[in-house]
Amino acid sequence: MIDFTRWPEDLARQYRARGHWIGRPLSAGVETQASRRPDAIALICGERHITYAALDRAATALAARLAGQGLRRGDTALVQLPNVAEFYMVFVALLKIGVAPVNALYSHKQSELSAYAAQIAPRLLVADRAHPVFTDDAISAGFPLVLMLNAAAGDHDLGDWLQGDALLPADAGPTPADEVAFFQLSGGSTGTPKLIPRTHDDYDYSIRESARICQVSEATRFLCALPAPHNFLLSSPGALGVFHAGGTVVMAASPDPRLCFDLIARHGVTMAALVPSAVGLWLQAAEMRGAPAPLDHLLVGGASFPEAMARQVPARLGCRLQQVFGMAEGLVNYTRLDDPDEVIFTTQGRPISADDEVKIVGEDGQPVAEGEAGQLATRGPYTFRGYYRAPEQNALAFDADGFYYSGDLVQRGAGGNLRVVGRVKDQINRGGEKIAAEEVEHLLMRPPEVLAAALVAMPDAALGEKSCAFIVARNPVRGIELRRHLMALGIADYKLPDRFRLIDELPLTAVGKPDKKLLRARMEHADA
Ligand code: OOB
Repeated sequence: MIDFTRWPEDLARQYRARGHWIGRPLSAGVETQASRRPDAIALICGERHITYAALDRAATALAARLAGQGLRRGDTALVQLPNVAEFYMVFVALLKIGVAPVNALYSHKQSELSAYAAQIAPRLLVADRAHPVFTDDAISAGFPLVLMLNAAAGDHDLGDWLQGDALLPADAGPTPADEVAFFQLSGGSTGTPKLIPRTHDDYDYSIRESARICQVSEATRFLCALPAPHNFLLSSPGALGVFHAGGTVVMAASPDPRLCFDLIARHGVTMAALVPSAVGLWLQAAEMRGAPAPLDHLLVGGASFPEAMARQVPARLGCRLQQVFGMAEGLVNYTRLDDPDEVIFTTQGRPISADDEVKIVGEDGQPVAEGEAGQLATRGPYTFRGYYRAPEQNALAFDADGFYYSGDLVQRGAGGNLRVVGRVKDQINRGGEKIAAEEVEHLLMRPPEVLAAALVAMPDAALGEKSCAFIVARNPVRGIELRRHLMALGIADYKLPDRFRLIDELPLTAVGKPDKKLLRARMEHADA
């Protein structure tokens, strides 16, 4: 089995006794629907309408074949697929045989993929032949077993693996529910991307409760227009919440309103989930084309959502708004659908569970006075207890009582609703895509002529934030060369600095770290 940081036994017992952890594998949501309502539509992807029976059959066929190749409980896989139905078929298949995947984002490249592979030593790679990283075989050569989707050519070998009626061998099956089901990706603030072990028990609880809080039902048609592996789209309530309730997931390649408004009309989409920057695009499009009927419920989260924009949602998009403040590490907060407007428009909601413990602490580590801003620390029945194989990072991210410090500055108002007011982690939130400053800085400093680098956020009207790299170099170096250098190292495009600034030296804080506050201030000054 995969070694990970478990919850202390007394808390685990409590979470079971209260019915949070029910000992069910994550694949059970789809399996239950497949036996109860086999002909209901689980997925719409392009022209394909896939029933629960077909989804479960494809997943079982793949699971049986992978088991036939010797994959078993406790093995791991690296998966990188675009927003296509196969993503869920593969995920459910791996859950059925206890193989824990890292589901990388499609925007990830060599740098991220090799960092994940180095951490989990996967026995299987599932990827897309059309992705720039996999157009040659160099990267995939190191994996014992490789399955390639090749949708463009219409002959995906992955497709063959999803066919047939093979049965699982008797010794293959899911891991026990209190073991790792898969690894979620951390937005991170450190040099290497971190992995978050999620168990069946903890993730399933967050999914069941999210589906209830978001009123997901068999009638729900959910638009998945952001990366499918992201925690928001997978479990808050996400596709797994929709499968749990027996609704339908409609897949979109991007949140572009030209694409999405058509899908909403064509397939009767009732619910969608967006980051704030995409809401901006939808609001503009609605002005020209009218509200995207029959959409009735929009979830917004992942980055700071300006109140003025939130207030426009019901009138201009013709739907109810639900704000979500969540994290791949666990804790998810929602405004409730029957909350007063003031709560829905001005807060990011309250935790899923009465057993989510949230403390808000000041710089001295002590809880702040009620209503004051401070750092969010949390533990609970679906908040992880440690990054995978990262003892040093864990020593910083957790306190002695097992509370996880998310790096967000929040305020708690009436009714326990939280408002996200800032951040202390060294991260840039570029339209909901998280960039760990240190990761990019390390790569920027690889060429010997770069002496120092500091990546900071700059405000952006469309994305909320963009990134600016301050560079100290031995010789004059141009931004475009640094950009090319980063691209050659193979990092996701969203991590490429939007702007480069050459400076003579980095201002330092009293403890000798780059003074990013000052750099941000300088930038605003220079722009004024
Ligand atoms: C979601 O998950 P991650 O892991 O990509 O990012 C988590 C971080 C939070 O710590 C916070 O800094 C930021 O994203 N964030 C928000 C926010 N929701 C997330 N900041 C301000 N307002 C919000 N509403 O982003 C995520 C996971 C599950 C559901 C929704 C979002």
